[in-house]
Amino acid sequence: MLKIDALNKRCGIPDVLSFDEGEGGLPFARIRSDRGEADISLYGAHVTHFKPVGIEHPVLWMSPEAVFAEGKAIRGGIPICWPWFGNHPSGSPEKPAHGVARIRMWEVKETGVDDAGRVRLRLAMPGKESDLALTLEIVVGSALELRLTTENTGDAPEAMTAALHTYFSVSEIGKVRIKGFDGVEYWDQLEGNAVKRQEGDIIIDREVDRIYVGTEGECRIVDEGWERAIRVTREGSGSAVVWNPWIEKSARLGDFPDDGFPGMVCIEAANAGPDVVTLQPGMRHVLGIKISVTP
Ligand code: TA6
Repeated sequence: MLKIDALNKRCGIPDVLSFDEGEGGLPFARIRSDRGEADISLYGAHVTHFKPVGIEHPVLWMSPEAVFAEGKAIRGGIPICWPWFGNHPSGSPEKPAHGVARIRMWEVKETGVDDAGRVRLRLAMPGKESDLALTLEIVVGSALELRLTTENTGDAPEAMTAALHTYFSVSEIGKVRIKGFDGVEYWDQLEGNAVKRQEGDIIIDREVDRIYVGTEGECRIVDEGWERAIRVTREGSGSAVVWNPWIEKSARLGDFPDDGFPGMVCIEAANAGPDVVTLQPGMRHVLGIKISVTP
C-alpha cells in the first residue's frame, strides 16, 4: 500500500486522478474528469479503459479473461508493442512477441491538468532495451491521446518497429465499416505477407490480420449498431495494423473468450512491416494516436 500512498501523494490530483491497487494487485491510475474517464495499468503503461463524458459505451475492448500478472501481456485496451512488432526478427524464443514494453512495470514521471482541462500523465519505462529509452505521454479529455517517444541514447544507429495495439469495442462486427484505407496496399499476415490492395471500406467477416502500408491518414470505425463513429488519427506512423482473430484464433487464445471477436476490432498505429524506424544516435521518434468518438 505504501507505494500507492506515495504515488497519490506525489502524483495524485484531487477529484481527477488517483492511484490504487487494481486488477491482479497491479498499480492503476484512475482518471475521472468532466470530459472523460480512463484507467491505466502502470504495468505495461497500458490503457485499459477510456470513455468520453456523454458517450454510452466504452471505447476500448477488454477481454473478460484478461490476465493481470507480471510476465503476461494484458489482453485488450492499448498494449504497447515495442521495440519490435510481432515476433522478434531473430525468431529467438527468449524474445517475447511484440517486445518488452507491455510486460515491464513503468514509473510515473509527471502528472497535471492542462489549460484545456485535459489530464496528462508522463510515464517512463525503467532501463533500456539495447540503447533505446522509452517514455509515454497520455492525455485524457474528450479524446484520448498517446505519444510514445523512443530515444536512441547510444552511439550507434538502432532499428525498431512498434505499435499502439488498440482494441476497440464495437456493437457487433457485422455492423461495422472501417473507412480510410480505400486504395491502400496491405501485407496479408495470414498469407505470408502477400501484398494486396484495399478496395473500399474494410468489412470484417473472417479472421483479418493486415499491415496497411504507406498510409498516414485518419481512419474511422463507423458502428451502425451503437450509432457512433470512432475517429483515429496517427503521428509518426507509416503503417496501420487491422486485426480480428475471428473464431479459430480466438479459441486458441487462452485469455480471449470464444464469443469475444464480434465485439472488437484492433486498429493499431504502427511502425510495422516495411515501416521500420532507424534511429541515429541521440535521435527521438514519436509514435502517436488520437482517439475521439462522435455519436
Ligand atoms: O496485431 C495483430 C497481431 O500481430 C496478431 O498476429 C496477433 O498475434 C495479435 O497481434 C495479438 O498478439 P498477442 O501477442 O498480444 O497475443
